[in-house]
Amino acid sequence: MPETSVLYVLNGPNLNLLGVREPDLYGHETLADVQARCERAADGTTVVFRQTNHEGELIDWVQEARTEACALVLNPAGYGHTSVALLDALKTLTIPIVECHLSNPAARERFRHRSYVSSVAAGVVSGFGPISYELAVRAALALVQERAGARGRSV
Ligand code: CA2
Repeated sequence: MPETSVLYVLNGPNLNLLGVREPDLYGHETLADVQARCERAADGTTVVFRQTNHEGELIDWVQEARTEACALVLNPAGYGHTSVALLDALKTLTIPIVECHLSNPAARERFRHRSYVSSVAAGVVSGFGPISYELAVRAALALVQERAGARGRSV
């Protein structure tokens, strides 16, 4: 695992519209509000928080996280349901990956029930709106601590 205490929180397409469009579905908070929640939940751990509408850029950031991050919280948005390329990039990581969704995709249309990301995630937090991100950050950092503890015990 990289010797770093930087947590990556990456967001996929259209999440820049959070709080601006479809508030009935995704709520009134903006992505900047969600970022502030993540930083509070990280409690001193540096958070790299980014959003992109481009699959290749998201994959570049996942590859960057491989060497720069201690854990990854990922809301892949629509790409979670479609992108084998994103899955291939995620498979190269050894850090904990926590999949995160504002809504609960399992309770929505059938095409949202499949997630390529879930197969490589340590866990999934979904359905709690912006609170999903707080829970995902806490889970990711708890996993980092637990792994560090396990490494300490094995030497
Ligand atoms: O619930 C989630 O977080 C999702 O990842 C959101 C994705 C959707 O495709 C997934 O099934 C579940 C959609 C993100 C679109 O975000 C918008 C936000 C505000 C207004 C319009 C779109």
